[in-house]
Amino acid sequence: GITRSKFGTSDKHLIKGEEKKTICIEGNIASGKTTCLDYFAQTTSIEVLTEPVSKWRNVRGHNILGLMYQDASRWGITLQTYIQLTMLEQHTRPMISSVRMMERSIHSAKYIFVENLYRRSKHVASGKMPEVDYVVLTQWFDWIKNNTDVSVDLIVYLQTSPKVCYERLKRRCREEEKIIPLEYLEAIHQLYEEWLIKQTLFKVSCPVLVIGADHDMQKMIEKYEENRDQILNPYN
Ligand code: DCP
Repeated sequence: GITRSKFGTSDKHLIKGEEKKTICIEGNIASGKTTCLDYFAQTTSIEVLTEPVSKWRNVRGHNILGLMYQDASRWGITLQTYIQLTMLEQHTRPMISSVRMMERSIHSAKYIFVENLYRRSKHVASGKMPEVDYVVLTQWFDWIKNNTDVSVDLIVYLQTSPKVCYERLKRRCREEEKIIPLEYLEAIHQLYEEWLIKQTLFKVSCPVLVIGADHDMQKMIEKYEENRDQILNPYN
Protein backbone atom coordinates (compact mmCIF):
# COMPACT_ATOMS: atom_id res chain seq x y z
CA GLY A 1 0.00 0.00 0.00
CA ILE A 2 1.06 3.51 -0.73
CA THR A 3 0.43 6.29 1.72
CA ARG A 4 0.14 9.89 0.81
CA SER A 5 3.00 12.18 1.70
CA LYS A 6 3.66 14.73 -0.95
CA PHE A 7 5.98 17.64 -0.70
CA GLY A 8 5.29 21.00 -2.24
CA THR A 9 2.39 22.00 -4.42
CA SER A 10 2.63 24.78 -6.92
CA ASP A 11 1.00 26.15 -10.01
CA LYS A 12 2.62 23.40 -12.05
CA HIS A 13 0.35 20.98 -10.22
CA LEU A 14 -2.86 22.92 -10.46
CA ILE A 15 -4.23 23.59 -13.88
CA LYS A 16 -7.93 24.52 -13.89
CA GLY A 17 -8.02 23.34 -10.29
CA GLU A 18 -7.15 19.80 -11.33
CA GLU A 19 -4.27 18.15 -9.51
CA LYS A 20 -1.19 17.17 -11.50
CA LYS A 21 1.07 14.24 -10.73
CA THR A 22 4.67 13.49 -11.57
CA ILE A 23 5.92 9.90 -11.58
CA CYS A 24 9.63 9.10 -11.92
CA ILE A 25 10.92 5.77 -13.20
CA GLU A 26 14.16 4.97 -11.42
CA GLY A 27 16.70 2.16 -11.62
CA ASN A 28 20.22 1.13 -12.54
CA ILE A 29 21.73 1.60 -16.00
CA ALA A 30 19.94 -0.82 -18.37
CA SER A 31 17.29 -1.71 -15.78
CA GLY A 32 14.61 -1.34 -18.45
CA LYS A 33 13.32 2.16 -17.82
CA THR A 34 12.81 2.77 -21.53
CA THR A 35 10.58 -0.32 -21.92
CA CYS A 36 8.46 0.92 -19.02
CA LEU A 37 8.12 4.41 -20.49
CA ASP A 38 7.31 2.99 -23.93
CA TYR A 39 4.56 0.81 -22.46
CA PHE A 40 2.86 3.79 -20.78
CA ALA A 41 3.41 6.05 -23.79
CA GLN A 42 1.68 3.51 -26.03
CA THR A 43 -1.20 2.52 -23.79
CA THR A 44 -2.18 5.73 -22.01
CA SER A 45 -2.59 9.41 -22.80
CA ILE A 46 -0.28 10.59 -20.01
CA GLU A 47 2.74 12.75 -20.80
CA VAL A 48 5.94 10.66 -21.03
CA LEU A 49 9.36 12.36 -20.93
CA THR A 50 12.39 10.27 -21.81
CA GLU A 51 15.83 11.02 -20.45
CA PRO A 52 17.69 13.62 -22.50
CA VAL A 53 20.70 11.28 -23.00
CA SER A 54 21.05 12.32 -26.66
CA LYS A 55 21.77 15.85 -25.40
CA TRP A 56 24.54 14.58 -23.13
CA ARG A 57 26.20 12.89 -26.12
CA ASN A 58 26.17 16.02 -28.21
CA VAL A 59 26.66 19.39 -26.56
CA ARG A 60 27.56 21.46 -29.59
CA GLY A 61 29.54 18.53 -30.89
CA HIS A 62 31.00 17.42 -27.54
CA ASN A 63 30.11 13.99 -26.20
CA ILE A 64 30.36 14.63 -22.46
CA LEU A 65 28.89 11.22 -21.57
CA GLY A 66 31.75 9.60 -23.47
CA LEU A 67 34.31 11.97 -21.93
CA MET A 68 33.07 11.13 -18.43
CA TYR A 69 33.54 7.39 -18.99
CA GLN A 70 37.03 8.05 -20.39
CA ASP A 71 38.14 10.26 -17.48
CA ALA A 72 35.67 10.70 -14.62
CA SER A 73 38.00 12.91 -12.55
CA ARG A 74 38.24 15.48 -15.31
CA TRP A 75 34.75 15.35 -16.82
CA GLY A 76 32.47 14.20 -13.99
CA ILE A 77 31.60 17.75 -12.94
CA THR A 78 31.03 18.79 -16.55
CA LEU A 79 28.61 15.95 -17.25
CA GLN A 80 26.76 16.23 -13.96
CA THR A 81 26.38 20.02 -14.21
CA TYR A 82 24.86 19.58 -17.64
CA ILE A 83 22.63 16.68 -16.55
CA GLN A 84 21.37 18.79 -13.66
CA LEU A 85 20.41 21.52 -16.15
CA THR A 86 18.64 19.14 -18.54
CA MET A 87 16.77 17.52 -15.64
CA LEU A 88 15.72 20.93 -14.31
CA GLU A 89 14.35 21.70 -17.77
CA GLN A 90 12.35 18.47 -17.72
CA HIS A 91 10.92 18.99 -14.23
CA THR A 92 9.87 22.59 -14.82
CA ARG A 93 8.33 22.22 -18.28
CA PRO A 94 4.64 23.12 -18.22
CA MET A 95 2.61 19.93 -17.92
CA ILE A 96 0.45 19.05 -20.89
CA SER A 97 -1.51 16.28 -19.18
CA SER A 98 -2.66 15.60 -15.63
CA VAL A 99 -0.04 12.86 -15.20
CA ARG A 100 3.59 13.10 -16.22
CA MET A 101 5.99 10.16 -16.28
CA MET A 102 9.73 10.87 -16.39
CA GLU A 103 12.83 8.76 -16.87
CA ARG A 104 14.96 9.33 -13.77
CA SER A 105 15.02 12.72 -12.07
CA ILE A 106 17.19 15.53 -10.80
CA HIS A 107 17.11 13.67 -7.47
CA SER A 108 18.77 10.48 -8.67
CA ALA A 109 21.25 12.50 -10.72
CA LYS A 110 22.41 14.04 -7.46
CA TYR A 111 21.84 11.30 -4.90
CA ILE A 112 23.11 8.42 -7.02
CA PHE A 113 25.48 9.56 -9.75
CA VAL A 114 27.08 12.65 -8.19
CA GLU A 115 27.26 10.84 -4.86
CA ASN A 116 29.04 7.91 -6.47
CA LEU A 117 31.59 10.15 -8.16
CA TYR A 118 32.30 11.98 -4.94
CA ARG A 119 32.26 9.26 -2.29
CA ARG A 120 35.56 7.89 -1.15
CA SER A 121 34.92 4.16 -1.03
CA LYS A 122 36.06 1.00 -2.69
CA HIS A 123 33.46 1.51 -5.39
CA VAL A 124 34.53 1.92 -8.98
CA ALA A 125 34.54 5.55 -10.17
CA SER A 126 34.20 6.66 -6.57
CA GLY A 127 36.41 9.38 -5.18
CA LYS A 128 36.71 10.80 -8.67
CA MET A 129 35.07 14.13 -7.94
CA PRO A 130 37.05 16.75 -6.00
CA GLU A 131 35.33 18.03 -2.86
CA VAL A 132 35.08 21.55 -4.26
CA ASP A 133 33.23 20.35 -7.38
CA TYR A 134 30.83 18.42 -5.16
CA VAL A 135 30.20 21.46 -2.97
CA VAL A 136 29.47 23.75 -5.93
CA LEU A 137 27.10 21.21 -7.47
CA THR A 138 25.39 20.67 -4.11
CA GLN A 139 24.82 24.39 -3.65
CA TRP A 140 23.27 24.59 -7.11
CA PHE A 141 21.10 21.57 -6.31
CA ASP A 142 19.94 22.97 -2.97
CA TRP A 143 19.08 26.30 -4.57
CA ILE A 144 17.04 24.53 -7.26
CA LYS A 145 15.18 22.43 -4.68
CA ASN A 146 14.36 25.46 -2.56
CA ASN A 147 13.40 27.85 -5.34
CA THR A 148 11.79 25.79 -8.09
CA ASP A 149 9.27 22.99 -8.21
CA VAL A 150 11.08 19.70 -8.82
CA SER A 151 8.69 17.73 -6.62
CA VAL A 152 7.77 14.12 -7.35
CA ASP A 153 4.58 12.27 -6.36
CA LEU A 154 5.64 8.68 -6.94
CA ILE A 155 8.92 6.89 -7.57
CA VAL A 156 8.72 3.57 -9.41
CA TYR A 157 11.94 1.72 -8.63
CA LEU A 158 12.86 -0.96 -11.16
CA GLN A 159 14.90 -3.21 -8.93
CA THR A 160 17.43 -5.37 -10.74
CA SER A 161 20.50 -7.38 -9.98
CA PRO A 162 23.67 -5.70 -11.26
CA LYS A 163 24.61 -8.86 -13.19
CA VAL A 164 21.43 -8.74 -15.26
CA CYS A 165 22.07 -5.06 -16.07
CA TYR A 166 25.61 -5.95 -17.04
CA GLU A 167 24.40 -8.59 -19.51
CA ARG A 168 21.88 -6.17 -21.04
CA LEU A 169 24.51 -3.47 -21.27
CA LYS A 170 26.84 -5.75 -23.18
CA ARG A 171 24.03 -6.76 -25.52
CA ARG A 172 22.90 -3.24 -26.32
CA CYS A 173 26.44 -2.07 -27.09
CA ARG A 174 26.18 1.69 -26.57
CA GLU A 175 29.64 2.87 -27.60
CA GLU A 176 30.41 5.02 -24.52
CA GLU A 177 29.30 2.29 -22.12
CA LYS A 178 31.59 -0.47 -23.40
CA ILE A 179 34.12 0.25 -20.66
CA ILE A 180 31.64 0.02 -17.78
CA PRO A 181 32.69 -2.80 -15.43
CA LEU A 182 30.27 -4.88 -13.36
CA GLU A 183 31.60 -3.16 -10.23
CA TYR A 184 30.29 0.21 -11.44
CA LEU A 185 26.77 -1.22 -11.77
CA GLU A 186 27.15 -2.75 -8.29
CA ALA A 187 28.07 0.65 -6.85
CA ILE A 188 25.06 2.33 -8.50
CA HIS A 189 22.85 -0.53 -7.26
CA GLN A 190 24.09 -0.11 -3.68
CA LEU A 191 23.30 3.59 -3.74
CA TYR A 192 19.82 2.98 -5.15
CA GLU A 193 19.15 0.43 -2.41
CA GLU A 194 20.36 2.83 0.29
CA TRP A 195 18.28 5.67 -1.13
CA LEU A 196 14.99 3.90 -1.92
CA ILE A 197 14.87 0.65 0.10
CA LYS A 198 16.79 1.23 3.31
CA GLN A 199 16.10 4.98 3.02
CA THR A 200 19.28 5.81 4.89
CA LEU A 201 20.98 7.92 2.23
CA PHE A 202 18.74 10.96 1.79
CA LYS A 203 15.19 11.70 2.85
CA VAL A 204 12.61 10.21 0.49
CA SER A 205 9.60 12.51 0.44
CA CYS A 206 7.18 10.53 -1.70
CA PRO A 207 5.90 6.96 -1.96
CA VAL A 208 8.12 4.34 -3.62
CA LEU A 209 6.71 1.43 -5.62
CA VAL A 210 9.26 -1.34 -6.10
CA ILE A 211 8.99 -3.60 -9.15
CA GLY A 212 11.36 -6.52 -9.65
CA ALA A 213 12.85 -6.00 -13.10
CA ASP A 214 15.17 -8.93 -13.80
CA HIS A 215 12.62 -10.56 -16.13
CA ASP A 216 12.43 -10.55 -19.91
CA MET A 217 10.55 -7.84 -21.74
CA GLN A 218 7.29 -9.80 -22.15
CA LYS A 219 7.10 -10.57 -18.45
CA MET A 220 7.92 -6.95 -17.61
CA ILE A 221 5.05 -5.70 -19.75
CA GLU A 222 2.73 -8.06 -17.83
CA LYS A 223 4.03 -6.53 -14.61
CA TYR A 224 3.33 -3.01 -15.86
CA GLU A 225 -0.20 -4.13 -16.74
CA GLU A 226 -0.66 -5.54 -13.23
CA ASN A 227 0.67 -2.38 -11.56
CA ARG A 228 -0.90 0.03 -14.01
CA ASP A 229 -3.62 1.42 -11.75
CA GLN A 230 -1.35 1.72 -8.77
CA ILE A 231 1.16 3.63 -10.86
CA LEU A 232 -1.35 5.96 -12.49
CA ASN A 233 -3.48 6.56 -9.37
CA PRO A 234 -1.11 6.01 -6.48
CA TYR A 235 -3.46 7.45 -3.89
CA ASN A 236 -6.68 5.65 -4.81
N1 DCP B 1 24.26 8.73 -16.44
C1 DCP B 1 25.22 9.39 -15.66
N2 DCP B 1 24.83 10.28 -14.71
C2 DCP B 1 23.52 10.56 -14.51
C3 DCP B 1 22.53 9.90 -15.27
C4 DCP B 1 22.94 8.98 -16.24
O1 DCP B 1 26.42 9.15 -15.83
N3 DCP B 1 23.17 11.47 -13.61
C5 DCP B 1 24.69 7.80 -17.52
C6 DCP B 1 24.49 6.34 -17.24
C7 DCP B 1 24.29 5.75 -18.60
C8 DCP B 1 23.67 6.86 -19.42
O2 DCP B 1 23.90 8.05 -18.68
O3 DCP B 1 25.54 5.44 -19.19
C9 DCP B 1 22.18 6.64 -19.67
O4 DCP B 1 21.54 6.44 -18.44
P1 DCP B 1 20.32 5.52 -18.09
O5 DCP B 1 20.71 4.33 -17.35
O6 DCP B 1 19.40 6.38 -17.38
O7 DCP B 1 19.63 5.13 -19.45
P2 DCP B 1 19.43 3.72 -20.00
O8 DCP B 1 19.19 3.89 -21.47
O9 DCP B 1 20.55 2.87 -19.60
O10 DCP B 1 18.11 3.23 -19.29
P3 DCP B 1 17.34 1.85 -19.50
O11 DCP B 1 18.25 0.88 -20.13
O12 DCP B 1 16.91 1.47 -18.12
O13 DCP B 1 16.20 2.19 -20.38
